[in-house]
Amino acid sequence: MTPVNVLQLDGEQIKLAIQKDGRLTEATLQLLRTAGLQFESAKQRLFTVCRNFPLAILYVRDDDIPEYVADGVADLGIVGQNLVREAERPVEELLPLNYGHCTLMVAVPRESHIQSVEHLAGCKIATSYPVTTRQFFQERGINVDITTISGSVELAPTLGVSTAIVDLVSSGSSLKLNDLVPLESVLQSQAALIANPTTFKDEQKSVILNRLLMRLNGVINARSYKYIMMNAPRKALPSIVELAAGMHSPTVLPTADPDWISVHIAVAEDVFWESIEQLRELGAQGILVSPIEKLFI
Ligand code: PRT
Ligand code: ZN
Repeated sequence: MTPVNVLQLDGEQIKLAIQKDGRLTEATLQLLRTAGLQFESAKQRLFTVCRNFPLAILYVRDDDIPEYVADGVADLGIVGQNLVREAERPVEELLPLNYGHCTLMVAVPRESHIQSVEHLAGCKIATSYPVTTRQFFQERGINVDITTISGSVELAPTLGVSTAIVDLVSSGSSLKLNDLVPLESVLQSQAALIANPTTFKDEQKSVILNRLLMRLNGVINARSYKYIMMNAPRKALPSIVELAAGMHSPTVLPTADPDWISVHIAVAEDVFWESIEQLRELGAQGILVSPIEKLFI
């Protein structure tokens, strides 16, 4: 581990550990900056202090983040849920961040005749996630021999090290490249904000944390919704209100035609296209869609 615990930081800040250089780094920096925080990127730094918010950012290896947060070296961390689960340390997950999505997956060589995880009883499994893998097979009552390897897990079956692997998959191209096929998902993961459980108990830290949470929620909610403006028949209003689920009552403005209204609603991104289809069926016209910069629900 990098010895960040020797850092002398001002006691009035809270400390957030993020990945220094990897898959989560760019999205994490972008999230923090969109939340209005001004700070320098990692480069050769171990840490930086925000210019306009009482937060110090520690740049570390992602594997160390659950450890640092559990030990109180950092109050907060942003890391994949896969590593939190594997570390088995007492940290609190505060907020899923909706990036860094991947699946921890059992996979076998295409030419093998194994068609379900039950067929792996007594077999060798190579993984960098031995704890999570052990729990998965134990819960299924399947006895396997787990070999821990730290990199290039996909090569293990070809090298004769194992019959199957348990590894992270996002696009799946790495599995394909190595002639492996997915068998079953062990864990769905995304980046998350985690905290040392004592952070909320410290009055000063909890005030800062709540301010940070409000900002991060504002950014994440904004990414999850689209703002829709339209003209619609007045009689369609009750059905349109239902589409704006989770939000307060939509904005309704009169138009020159008393039977028509102008309506503004925020619609969840994951049902966006279905909502547009329904709005058109309800007779809505001139539907204008715009992204939301920040959204505080
Ligand atoms: O140097 P440091 O220790 O900080 O980083 P690292 O190299 O250990 O981790 P890094 O940067 O590779 O991943 C950081 C986090 O990103 C992981 O802990 C996951 O939470 C998340 N993540 C999301 C992924 C992937 N997607 C992913 N695809 N982590 C790893 N992969 C691997 C995958 O196992 C495969 O080998 O990327 C390769 C390509 O995947 P496919 O499926 O897109 O081909
Ligand atoms: Zn790592």
